[in-house]
Amino acid sequence: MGRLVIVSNRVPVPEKGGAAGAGGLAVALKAALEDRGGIWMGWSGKTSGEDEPQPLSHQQQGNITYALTDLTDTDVEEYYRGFANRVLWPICHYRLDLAEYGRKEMAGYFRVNRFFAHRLAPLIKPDDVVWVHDYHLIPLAAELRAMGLKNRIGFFLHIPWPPADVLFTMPVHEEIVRSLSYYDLVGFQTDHDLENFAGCLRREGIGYEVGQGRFSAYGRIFKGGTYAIGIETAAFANFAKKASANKTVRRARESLQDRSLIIGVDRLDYSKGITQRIDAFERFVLANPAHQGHVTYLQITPKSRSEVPEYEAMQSMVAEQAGRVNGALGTVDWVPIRYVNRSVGRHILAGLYRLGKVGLVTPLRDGMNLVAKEYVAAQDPEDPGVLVLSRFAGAARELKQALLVNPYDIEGTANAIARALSMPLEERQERWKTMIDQLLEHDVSSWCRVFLEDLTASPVQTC
Ligand code: ADQ
Repeated sequence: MGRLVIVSNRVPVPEKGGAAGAGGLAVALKAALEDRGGIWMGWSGKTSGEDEPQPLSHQQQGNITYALTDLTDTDVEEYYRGFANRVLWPICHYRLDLAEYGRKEMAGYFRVNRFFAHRLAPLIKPDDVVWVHDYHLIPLAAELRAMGLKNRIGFFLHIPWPPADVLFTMPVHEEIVRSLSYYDLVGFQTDHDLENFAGCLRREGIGYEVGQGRFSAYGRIFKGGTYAIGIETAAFANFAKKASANKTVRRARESLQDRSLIIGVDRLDYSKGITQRIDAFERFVLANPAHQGHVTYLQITPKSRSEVPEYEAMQSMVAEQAGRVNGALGTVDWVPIRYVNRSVGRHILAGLYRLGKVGLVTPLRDGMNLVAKEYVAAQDPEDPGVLVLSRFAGAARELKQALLVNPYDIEGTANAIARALSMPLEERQERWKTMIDQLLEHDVSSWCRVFLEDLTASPVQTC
């Protein structure tokens, strides 16, 4: 069996002493790398100004090589901030209104992918299997093939794939779709994303399905599949169980003073539906006077991508909104919303989820949403909380026993919060049991294993 080569925009290089703080995805991919030996390559997160970046820096840890490259300021501006995060991210989240097209940024995106390919290709041996992750690196296989690479190359998209009517508003949509045809296996989070992709191929007569999950397009045959990402369910449940002894979790519990906790955890991103969620919480409190003073909504939201204008604008918008609701509804001894802009360790996060009677996960659109799965995994089996989940998150296709809501329907979400808080114990336990069984069976290790098995079994590209 050949080595595994993983490529992603950023690389979670473990701190000395292990990956204790890392999320499930990083842990699972690292385990797969340890198993076969291999390389994890990506951007170091640093820039070299306008100078040509130094050669790749290598860090060897056991049988894994972490290979990192710097990028120039222009690369980061065009490839990362420009095309990846101001075109592909909004388009894939159905936000045509936020996409900012620029020829310079599009060219930069393809240029940096070529640069990645040139840095990576010399490291690859003939029987290595290459696994490319996410929207930053869609053209990477095409660039590697142009350099003569014949290896199996797979791609997994962590975010949604939009319908043709949305994707085709993007000037370079054809190059993006064509780029995917150079992979041997293209993986999506849900059947819905895969259907959207097939629809894009059909719409312009570019390609068609040839059976057994394979597509024919641009003279190539490749496989498409659905691989719903999971979490490290058993380990996360264990963190949550042990977290009651943690000082921060204990202080959080004491500070609630018997109030019911509603918890939301998201990166500060417009796709996560945070403003609609605050509106729904406000509506819930106004419509349910008996709950006034007896609930606390904790929203933990680390800032992200602050250098992208839409994200910067959102920071002040959400802070202002939370402040306004607290001003309008709060009393001298009750602050309805605790809004926190910071990251917390995974053990603490698990403990906070377990304190939550309601997990509010209401993205407007999400590839999967791991927070929904973490919330379920963290619950006390004897007295589980209720997940209120957007039907537009990939996770809703698996977690059907959550209270599914349309996050654009503020009143509907407010009603779901009220229903969650008054749900009888037996119903909570039944719903939770079905969900946790699903998450234990389909965890992140099985996701990783199944993708790699399918990639290894897929026929190699002939062109
Ligand atoms: P994200 O958009 O980042 O991921 P999500 O799936 O929810 O969204 O994952 C976020 C992760 O960050 C979770 O593991 C969560 O615990 C962690 N996190 C969030 N806020 C935190 C905080 N304050 N402190 C500590 N940790 C925090 C993208 C796609 C998703 C897809 C994933 C994985 O957008 O749809 O589920 O990739 O494929």
